[in-house]
Amino acid sequence: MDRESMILEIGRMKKERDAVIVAHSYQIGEVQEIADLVGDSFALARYCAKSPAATIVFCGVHFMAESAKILSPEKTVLLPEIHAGCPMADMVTAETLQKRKAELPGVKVVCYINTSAEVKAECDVCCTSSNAVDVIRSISEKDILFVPDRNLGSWVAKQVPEKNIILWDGYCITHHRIRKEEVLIMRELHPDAILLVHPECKEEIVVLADFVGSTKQIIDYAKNSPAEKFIIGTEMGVLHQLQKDSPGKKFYLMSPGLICPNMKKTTLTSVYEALRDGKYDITVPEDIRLKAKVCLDRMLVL
Ligand code: CIZ
Ligand code: SF4
Repeated sequence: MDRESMILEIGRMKKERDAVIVAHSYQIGEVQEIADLVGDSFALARYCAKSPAATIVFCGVHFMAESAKILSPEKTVLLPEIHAGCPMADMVTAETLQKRKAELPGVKVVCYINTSAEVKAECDVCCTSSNAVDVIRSISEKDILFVPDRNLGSWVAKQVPEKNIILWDGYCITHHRIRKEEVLIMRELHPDAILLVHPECKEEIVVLADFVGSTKQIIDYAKNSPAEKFIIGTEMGVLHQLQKDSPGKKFYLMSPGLICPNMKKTTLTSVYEALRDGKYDITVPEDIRLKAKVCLDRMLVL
């Protein structure tokens, strides 16, 4: 089937199944283009919860589809590529977390949204890279275990020095591999560009940035800035939205390594097959879902 027919067929099956398609900002451009909403994991999960559609096709990675299912148990949530996981989310499991919690009695546990439903069920409150500082500040206890991203955790810790943040040894394989030398070379090549960096990068990278923020914050910053040139320190998928928002501006990827292989698994064909075959139906056991929902809801209240 050619590309145009596939897009038409996706549109037809969407109606037939009463479905919406959502895509994370790290998805390939073609997939972003057929989505009803493009955004970060939490914005997408919330959109899915509000949508009257019966089926959600979630173009992203596993924990994102799970988050949507936690908030919308009555809907069918389809993840087009079942092997699209998040290695960072896999760096903490319910078992390893239970063990650590036993060593730290009374400590509050904050999890990054990049965690499985089972892990969320073990945590007090969830956060995203947009609101991590506010979530940590809102907790009255001093000692907080933050899982799983040690880079985001140490970036937050710097801004909330009154808290004792205990880090977990997890990281994003994509953001973590960026080396300082690469960034310095980009700075030299584009001395008049503004450097926007995601807090999943290592501290030695984050300290070089002009602005540190989530995908949404980076996209908003570039759109609203009077500057003309930007070095982008997050996964390359955001370039699609950046260029769409500001066709006259120049965006340079901070490193060619900023490609998340899991985010790139989903293609037009996988979306087409997801709708055609109703796959892959993401489920969360009800006891886990209810506990994980409390963790997500606490973030919503804040
Ligand atoms: O929450 C998300 O979507 C992720 C993984 C990153 C971000 O900064 O939005
Ligand atoms: Fe996970 Fe990093 Fe890929 Fe995001 S970019 S899905 S954190 S591995």
